[in-house]
Amino acid sequence: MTYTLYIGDRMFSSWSLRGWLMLEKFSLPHDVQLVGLYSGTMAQDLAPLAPARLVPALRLPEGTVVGETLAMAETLAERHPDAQLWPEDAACRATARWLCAEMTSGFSALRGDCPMQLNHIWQGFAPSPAVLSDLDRIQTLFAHARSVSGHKSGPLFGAYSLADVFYTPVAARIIGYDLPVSDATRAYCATLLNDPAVHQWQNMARQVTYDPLPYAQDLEHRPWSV
Ligand SMILES: N[C@@H](CCC(=O)N[C@@H](CS)C(=O)NCC(=O)O)C(=O)O
Repeated sequence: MTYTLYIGDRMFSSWSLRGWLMLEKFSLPHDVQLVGLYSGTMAQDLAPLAPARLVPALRLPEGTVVGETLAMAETLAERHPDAQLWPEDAACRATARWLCAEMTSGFSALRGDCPMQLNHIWQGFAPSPAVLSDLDRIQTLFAHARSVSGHKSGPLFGAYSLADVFYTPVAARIIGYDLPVSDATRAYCATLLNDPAVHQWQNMARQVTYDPLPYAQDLEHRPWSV
């Protein structure tokens, strides 16, 4: 019973990271197939999975293809109730679903201005008012999640859940662009990004060289550290 996850890239594809974490962190057996997100072969590589057209895409062991990361999350949670992808507590579970849905449909300024990259920390990035507004909203949601769960630090709902999966690339943007957030948010970002699975993904990402580097900024940078 092995899932096949089709991903685009480890250094830059935030959705690919989400798809992988929801398998890896909950010990669901999986293989990974790389799709040519930047090499021009993406449509051809994904043709056998049509009508899936973005990464990640998931093939279930029996062959069904699932596109869209939130649909993959719900499918895996339904198929593996004992793995507790969603929080056990009903109020926490509803809130976790809200956070994941809002992440999927929101924060367009942060996503547009600060593409995920796990390579280094940009120095001197000046966030626009719209990015600052997204950061404010994200921190409001984190505070709400913690008020529902009662967990002041660590994963939002106590045990690691899909909410943490969905916000790991958000944390990577906050750290990778040195964005202004509260100490509590920075500590949560460190929890997410210092996870051994994320380090493993980041180490694999660093095996690839890029020329030119996608999403380059005209800024200095320093080594990644959280
Ligand atoms: N709504 C999709 C978004 C997936 C997505 O945008 N993936 C990007 C890579 S991070 C992609 O495939 N981009 C290629 C393209 O837009 O052609 C999901 O939740 O999975």
